[in-house]
Amino acid sequence: MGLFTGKKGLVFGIANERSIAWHITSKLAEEGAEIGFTHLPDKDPERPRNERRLRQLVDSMSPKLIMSCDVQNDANIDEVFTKAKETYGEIDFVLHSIAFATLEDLKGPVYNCSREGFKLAMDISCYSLIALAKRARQILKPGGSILTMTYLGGEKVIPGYNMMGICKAALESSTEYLAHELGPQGIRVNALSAGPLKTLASSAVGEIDMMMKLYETFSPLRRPVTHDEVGKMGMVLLSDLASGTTGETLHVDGGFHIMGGPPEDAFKAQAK
Ligand code: 0WD
Repeated sequence: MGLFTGKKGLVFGIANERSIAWHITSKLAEEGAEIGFTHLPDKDPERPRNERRLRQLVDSMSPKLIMSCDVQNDANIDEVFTKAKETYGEIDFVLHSIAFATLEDLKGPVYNCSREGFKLAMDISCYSLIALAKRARQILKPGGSILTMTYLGGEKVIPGYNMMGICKAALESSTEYLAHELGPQGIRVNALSAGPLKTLASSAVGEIDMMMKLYETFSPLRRPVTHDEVGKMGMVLLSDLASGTTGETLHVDGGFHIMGGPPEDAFKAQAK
C-alpha cells in the first residue's frame, strides 16, 4: 500500500516533462494517488499543444479530470473546482506549480518594471495560490494539504531573478497567512523552495548554467539538486508524513540557503 493509496488531488502547472509539477506527480502516482490535471489554455484550439504535452505524460494514469485553466480567470478556476467536486467529491491535496513574468520584467532592473508587468506577474505567480486555496478549502478533507513552489530569490536578492523574487516573497507570505487561516480546518499549506532546475520557466530567468555552477561551488552538498529530489520532497509535503508541518518554506537546495559566505574550497578551485 502506498502513502497516497485512496487519496485524490489536483495538480496545476505541468508544461512538459521537465516541469517540477511533473516530477512531483510521478512520485505521487508511484504512491498510489489519483490525480486530476490542468494545463495552460491553448491559443489555437486546432493545435492544442499544451493539452497534448500534458496528455502524453499523464494518459497512462487514466486521469478522470484534465482541463485547461488560466489562473487569471476566476470563472475558469471555478469550473475546475466544480468539475473536481463532481468527479472526486472531496480531495486530499492541491499542487500549485505556476509562475509567470514577462521577459522584460525578469531581466530587470526592478525599478523599470511597469505597473502592468507587476500586476501580471503577481496575479499569475502569487494571487493564483490564494484563488486556488479559496476554492480548494471547500473540497479538501481535514488532513488535506496545499503545496506551492518557490525560490530563494523571495528571501534574498538573487541578481537576475528580479520581479519574480518579489512575487516569491509575496507567495511565501501568502503561504503563511493561508496556513494560519486553513489550519483550524485541518488543512496544511506549505512552500517548497527548490534549487535551480532546468525547465521552461527557468530558461526564461536566464543564466541557469551559471546558477548550477554556483550551487556546485557554494552549497554544502557541492552540487545542484535534481528534479527527482524536488519531486520526492514535494510528495512528502503533500503526504501525511508531513502532518505536523504547515506555513513552512522548506528548502531542497543542497543547503545553499544557509551559506553567508563562500566555502574555503571555492577559492582553491578559483586559484587552480
Ligand atoms: O529552477 C526552477 N525551475 C525553479 C522553479 C526553482 C524554484 C522554484 N521554481 C518554481 C517556479 O517559479 C514555478 O512557481 O516552480 C514552479 C514551476 O516551475 P517550473 O516547473 O520550473 O516551470 P514550467 O515547467 O514552465 O511550469 C510553470 C507553468 C507554466 O509553464 P509555461 O512555461 O508554459 O509558462 O506555470 C503554468 C504553465 O503551465 N502557468 C499557468 N497556469 C495557469 N494559468 C499560467 C496561467 N496564467 N501561467 C503559467
